[in-house]
Amino acid sequence: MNALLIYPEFPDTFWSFKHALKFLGKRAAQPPLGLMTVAALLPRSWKKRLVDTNVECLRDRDLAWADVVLLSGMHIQRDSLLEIVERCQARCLRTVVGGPIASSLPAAELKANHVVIGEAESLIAGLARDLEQGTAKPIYQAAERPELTTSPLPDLSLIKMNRYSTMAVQYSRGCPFNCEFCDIIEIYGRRPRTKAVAQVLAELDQLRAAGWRESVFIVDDNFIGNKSRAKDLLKAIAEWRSQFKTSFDFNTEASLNLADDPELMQLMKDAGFKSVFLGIETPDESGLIAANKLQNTRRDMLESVATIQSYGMQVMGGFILGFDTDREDIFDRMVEFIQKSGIPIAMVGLLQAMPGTQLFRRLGREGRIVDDGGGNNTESRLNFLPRMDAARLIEGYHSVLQRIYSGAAYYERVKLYLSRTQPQPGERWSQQRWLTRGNMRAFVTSIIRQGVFGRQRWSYWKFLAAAATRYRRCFGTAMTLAVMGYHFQVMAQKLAKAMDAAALAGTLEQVPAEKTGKE
Ligand code: B12
Ligand code: SF4
Repeated sequence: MNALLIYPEFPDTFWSFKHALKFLGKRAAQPPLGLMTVAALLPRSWKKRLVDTNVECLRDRDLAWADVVLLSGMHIQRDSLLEIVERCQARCLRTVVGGPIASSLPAAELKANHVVIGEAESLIAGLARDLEQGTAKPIYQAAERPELTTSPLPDLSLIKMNRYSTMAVQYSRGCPFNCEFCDIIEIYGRRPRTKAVAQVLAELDQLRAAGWRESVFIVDDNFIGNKSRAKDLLKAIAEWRSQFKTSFDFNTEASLNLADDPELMQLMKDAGFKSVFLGIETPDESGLIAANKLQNTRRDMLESVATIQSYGMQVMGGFILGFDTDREDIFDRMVEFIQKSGIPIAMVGLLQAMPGTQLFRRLGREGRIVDDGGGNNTESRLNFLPRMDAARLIEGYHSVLQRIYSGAAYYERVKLYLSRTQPQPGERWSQQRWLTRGNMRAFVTSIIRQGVFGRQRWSYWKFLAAAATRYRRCFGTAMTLAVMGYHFQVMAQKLAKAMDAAALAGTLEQVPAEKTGKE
């Protein structure tokens, strides 16, 4: 069998990093690890090709080569996925769809011949056999979630590695917490399942052997879901790294209670972790309680963030507007919190009720669901009836983005973060790795685009001067963040234009009148 694995295109969103990636000569942030894992699970005798449409075109001759097409994706990739499925069907080519989208949407909506719901480790052998014999069923779903010790070494040979800015490695799936809006726990469960340390080291060896020397994202739902296992892994990674003169930096996602464990933070620092994404959600404690995000309550969240930053890790934060508890002052409070946090990359989104979540079920019971959402919570639309006036909420969301991504506000946060994290005199500088050819290219492009033609060039030059003097010990990080800021500034401007157009057209509210009861 010739199996063609296809990853649909992402729209241009806050999360795509597209505008910053161009500076680095990269086309996407990460490769499709789900498909690389599926490829490794397929029979060895099958021939495999992978096309990630985020970094390359899907050619007719790829489709002509294939006996079966396997697609993966998130909800947000639906439009591109459906287009590809249609293209395959026009050629009478069999399609199988899996990945998170298959858990979010009804199988019929995906239009594929076969849909695989959930994780694939235990069922791919049966699916492959059925495909070979022409007896494949419309839907496959594993009875239980697999142990990750059964997950294979992802097939790295199928991707064009240099087109990505980061490589992905997964250590665990699932998260022990129980946030109401979260679909992670619905898809991957609340018991963190981990790979063996040796499996992760084998993945790192594979990346090294393929010549990768840049950063690696540990794509766990919550890297510290099982703290004691995370510590074992970190010790092993630190030892593994010590064999080499140059090695990877790591980034990951975790919960805020990381700040409560100095040993864990120190181990992360020792293992080369440079950033961590935290779901902070809202500075309003009543919102956190209502959303059942209890791990963020009964603490000074700003202090927790500063503690993590003091271990040399950049904190990226996820924030949500639109909780039932949000009042008119939430927008100002959100901006104030973000500015004081020293979190340069603050991903602020509108609450979205993802199908399958506790939130979706509750709002359904309350008659407040409008549709299944599009998987993108950074555009000006809501898929439920909020407590606050919908137009006011969207307008407030927009104002938060404009304020936090103005040049001055953004660079202020970067400077606050750098002041908390830059190496102390006497500590070793980690400058050399930044001076790669790719980064030099990004630096020059940044000077031209942001410093010469950029709308915010005045704040850019002020920041550059500070980076070259006060923060020279972490100049590389400062420049990387300047480039990242460009993406968010472009996206905030795009959103502003879309908002103006929507306001002019009177479609800002995006909630059908029959649902709101308004004329
Ligand atoms: C890394 C990551 C990213 C990376 C991109 C990774 C990439 N190239 O795809 C970044 C940081 C850019 C990102 C962004 C976003 N992400 Co994201 N991301 C992840 C994360 C943490 C890991 C993905 C991964 O590599 N997993 C490892 C692989 C092995 O797991 P897997 O893909 O599930 O694959 C298994 C099965 O699903 C199955 N399978 C998968 N595909 C297929 C295909 C076939 C044919 C078969 C048979 C089986 C199969 O087999 C695999 C092995 O069991 C996941 C969470 C998670 N646990 O997966 C969220 C997740 C996928 N992201 C999510 C979301 C919502 C987003 C954003 C939309 C965020 C936002 N609010 O805007 C953006 C979208 C990007 C954009 N441009 O706008 C959601 C998707 C929810 C959904 N139902 O669609 C997830 C599940 C997390 C969550 N709930 O918040 N993300
Ligand atoms: S901490 Fe994050 S991953 Fe865990 S349940 Fe809450 S939102 Fe989901």
